[in-house]
Amino acid sequence: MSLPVTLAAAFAARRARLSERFGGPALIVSGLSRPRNYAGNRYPFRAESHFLYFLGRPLEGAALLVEPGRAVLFAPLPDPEAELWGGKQASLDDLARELEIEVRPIDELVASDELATLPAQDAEGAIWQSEVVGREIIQGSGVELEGRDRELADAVIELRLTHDEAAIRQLRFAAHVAERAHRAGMRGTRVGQHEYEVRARMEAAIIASGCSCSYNSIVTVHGEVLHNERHDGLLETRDLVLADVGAETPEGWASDVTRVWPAGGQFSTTQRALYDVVLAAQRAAIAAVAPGVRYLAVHRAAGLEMLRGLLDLGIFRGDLDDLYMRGAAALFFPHGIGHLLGLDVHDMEDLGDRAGYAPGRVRSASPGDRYLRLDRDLAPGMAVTIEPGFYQIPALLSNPDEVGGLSSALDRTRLLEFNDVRGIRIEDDVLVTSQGREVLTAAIPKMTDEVEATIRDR
Ligand SMILES: [Mn+2]
Repeated sequence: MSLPVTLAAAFAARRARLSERFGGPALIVSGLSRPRNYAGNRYPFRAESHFLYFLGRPLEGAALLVEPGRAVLFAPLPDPEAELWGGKQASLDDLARELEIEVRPIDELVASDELATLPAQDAEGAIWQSEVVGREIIQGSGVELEGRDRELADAVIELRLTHDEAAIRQLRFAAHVAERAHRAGMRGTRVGQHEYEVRARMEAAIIASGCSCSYNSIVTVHGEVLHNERHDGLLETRDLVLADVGAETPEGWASDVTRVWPAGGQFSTTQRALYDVVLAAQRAAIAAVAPGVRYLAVHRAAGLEMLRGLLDLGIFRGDLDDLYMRGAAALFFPHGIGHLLGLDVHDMEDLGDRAGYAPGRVRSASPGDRYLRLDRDLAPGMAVTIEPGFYQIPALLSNPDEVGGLSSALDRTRLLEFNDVRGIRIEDDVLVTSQGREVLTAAIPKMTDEVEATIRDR
């Protein structure tokens, strides 16, 4: 499978769909690169996802004007000083020919109160965008939007929620590259290596595929630290390696995958038992994915199945439904079952719960549901992740406020027998289809014997 390239016509079709849904002029900006430690040492430029969605090309400091019947790209003129360091830049004529769109110098863009736009994500970008649009643009994810800006955000959300054929090709490739990365990570894992050596093999596979990482990789023997970004730990025989690593295609589309494998090559009996509980919960959730199904129901299907498994193992005692209602699943699975996936790894999280939650729905305060990033009715073309986990998190398990009324139902002596499991999460990328679902990351080893065979395959 080689890198898919989206044709100019597909972007033109997306821009046309936007102007059907949003009548007035809309300005979609690409943004600026961000400084790492000082102004001259910058992170690689990554254009705003909305800009990539409608144009596909990461042009720094550019803005796309979309209005009924017309789209114009406003781009910076090639700068001789920048060309000294950065090489030849595309002329506006080059861009017009390659992108099949009218291109004007960005200085010719006339600011107007009519121009709707989307929020900026960092302070420097907000200042630049305010200058371009001619009014103050607020910075931040999920800021409260008003008037025309809000209408534009809703139109863009409606478009980006369901993926067209070109987008699905990108997501498939990102999933395929994640398979290469996870196989590379499993293969050759040995006790005595550092976490960063496993990470290096995984990210090497992503870079060697012409892609980049879609988020900061998590590769750790401390899976119970949900967003652990340290990689200096040493792999020991009894450790499980948790790797949450995804790829981003050059056009910006993401995969997001988590696998867990034994550092020593073989799951212990207790690790296998809990792994299979998480796997059963994940399968129950995947099976629930279908058009018209509320994502909250998918989340709850996973939690219930996980709790059923924990009851079977004797970690909990009591009645399944009663315990679920009392938040027992959330004691070990405190996060949501997943999120939207697309150009962003948490797709459109820059627009806050406006994207993830259907109109009229708000986040629940209950322990099991409060971190759920998505609660919409699923529709064909949506892509979501399904990622239940089991974690022994000291901050939860030793906190009387969290365990509270569940302490008599929790068998801590039995739980102690599973102390070689700190954190397990299994995450796949799932496309909603008219028939049900398709797991885009299905080729990545997931059954325990398949995972062990991949580690052995050196
Ligand atoms: Mn995820």
